[in-house]
Amino acid sequence: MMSDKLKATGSGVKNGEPEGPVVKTEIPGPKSKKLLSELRSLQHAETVQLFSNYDKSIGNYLVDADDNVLLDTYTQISSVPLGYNHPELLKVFNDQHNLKCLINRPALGVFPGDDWPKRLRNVLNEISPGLPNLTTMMCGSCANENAFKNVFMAYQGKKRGENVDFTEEEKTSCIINQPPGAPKLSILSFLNGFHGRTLGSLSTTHSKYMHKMDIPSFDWPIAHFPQYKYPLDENQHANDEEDKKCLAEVEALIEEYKSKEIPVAGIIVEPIQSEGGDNEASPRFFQQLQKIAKKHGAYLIIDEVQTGGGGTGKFWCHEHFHLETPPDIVTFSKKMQLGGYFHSLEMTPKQPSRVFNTWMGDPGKLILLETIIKTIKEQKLLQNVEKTGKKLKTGLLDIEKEFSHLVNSVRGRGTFLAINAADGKLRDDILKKLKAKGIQSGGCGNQTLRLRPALIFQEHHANIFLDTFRQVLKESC
Ligand code: PSZ
Repeated sequence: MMSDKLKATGSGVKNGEPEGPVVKTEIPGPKSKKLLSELRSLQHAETVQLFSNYDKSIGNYLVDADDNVLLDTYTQISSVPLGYNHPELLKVFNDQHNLKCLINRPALGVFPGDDWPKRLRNVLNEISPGLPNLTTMMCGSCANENAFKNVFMAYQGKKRGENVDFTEEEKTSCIINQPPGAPKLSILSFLNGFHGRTLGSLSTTHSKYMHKMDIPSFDWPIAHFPQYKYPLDENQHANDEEDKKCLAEVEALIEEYKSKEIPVAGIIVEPIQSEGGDNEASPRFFQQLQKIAKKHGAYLIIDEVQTGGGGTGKFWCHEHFHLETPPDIVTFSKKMQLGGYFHSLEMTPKQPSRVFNTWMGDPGKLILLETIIKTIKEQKLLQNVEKTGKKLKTGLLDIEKEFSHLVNSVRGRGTFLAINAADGKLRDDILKKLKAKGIQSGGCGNQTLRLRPALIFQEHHANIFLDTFRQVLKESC
C-alpha cells in the first residue's frame, strides 16, 4: 500500500511507526498536568485531554508530552488524513514557491496569487462532487455559515428574477435587520445534527445543550433524523418506516414554516450524523430528502465536514447514496485542512462582495490539500480504508456478539465506524480504559464510541485496537 520510502525501516517497525502503543505514565502524565496548569492561567482549557509532542508523533501514533505512545483512532476529531508527519506533507514547504504562498498570506477575495485559479481548478477537477464552483473558507462552521448565506441570496434572487437591482426599501431595511431587505427565511436541520458553533450555524446544531446554552437562536424548523435499529438487515421494515416518518415530518415542517411566513430556503444534513451519535440514514432517505427539497424550492446542503475526505471509503460519503443530481452545496473542512464548499452556479451571488471576508481560506492549506489528494490517489488510500474498514467492522461485530450485554449497534462505512455501549457511563469508562492501554479513541452522542482513524490505518492497527477493546470489555464484565 505504501510507497517504498515508507516501507519498514527496522525490525518490527512499520512505516517508521512503533510496533504498538507504549504507556509509561498515567494519562495525562505529570508533564501534561504541569502544562495544563500553565495553560489554565492563560486561557480556559477545560477540554484539554493531554499535550502532544508533534515532533515525535508519527503515522497512526500520537506521542504525548510524557512520551506515551498512543494508537490514534480519533485523529484530532477526525481531521488528520495521512497520519502524523507524513513524508509527503513534510516536503511541501521545502519548495520556495509554496513557502512564499504560505508566508505571504493574501486576502484571497482581492489579491489572490497568480497560481490561485490553477490550483483551485486542480482541486475541483480532482475531488468536486459534481459541482462546478468552490468557495474557500477557514473552518467547518464558517463554511456552513456562508453556505447558508448563498442559499438565502439564491432564494431571494429567484424571487427577484431578472430584476437584480435591490429596491431602496430593501437597501435601508437590511441595514437595521428588518424585512424586506433582511427577510424571514429559514434553514431546516435535524435533531442531533451538528453543523458548527458560530451564531448562524449554531441554530442548526442540536446535539449537546452545552453548545447552545444562553445563545439566542433563529426560529428554524428541526426535523427528527431516523433512529435505526441494528443490525440493519434484520430491521429493514422498521427502519423503512422510520425513514418515512422523518421525511413526512420534513414536508410538514416545510408547510408549517411557509404558513408562518418563515419559508424554508435550504435544508442542511450530515450524511452520517457524527457528533450526535453516528446516526446513519439510508440512501433512499437521502434520495427522498433531495426530492422533497426540489419540490419545495429549498436548496440541499450536505455537510461533509466530518464525513468528507475518504474515511467512509468514498471521497464524499454522500457518493454512497447515488443522488439523482449533485446536492446544491457540499461543505467540508477537517481532513481537507481547508474549509469551504462546492456549489452549483445557481449559488454564485450575482453581485460582488456578498460572500466575503479578509482571508477567504488560505493558499497554504490548499497546497497541503493538493498533496493530500495526490497521496490518497497514488497510495490507493480509499482502497486501504475499505480493506481496514472491513477488518474493523467484522471485528466489532464479533465483539458485539461476544459482549452483547455491554455493547451493541455496530454501524458505519469504511473506517468511519461506531458501536454503542449499554449506557453513557460505560462508554466513558471504556474510553478511559482504552486510553490507559494506549488507544486514543473518542465518543459521540450519549453512549457511542466512534472510530475516526487516519486513511493510513491498516489491518495490523485494526488488530491492536480490536484486541485492546476486547481486553477492556473483559475487564468490564
Ligand atoms: O465541540 C466541537 O465544537 C466539535 S467536536 C467535533 C466538531 C466540532 N465537528 C465539527 C463539525 C462537524 O462535525 C460537522 C459535521 N459540521 C460542521 C462542523 C464544524 O466545523 P468546525 O469545528 O471546523 O467549525
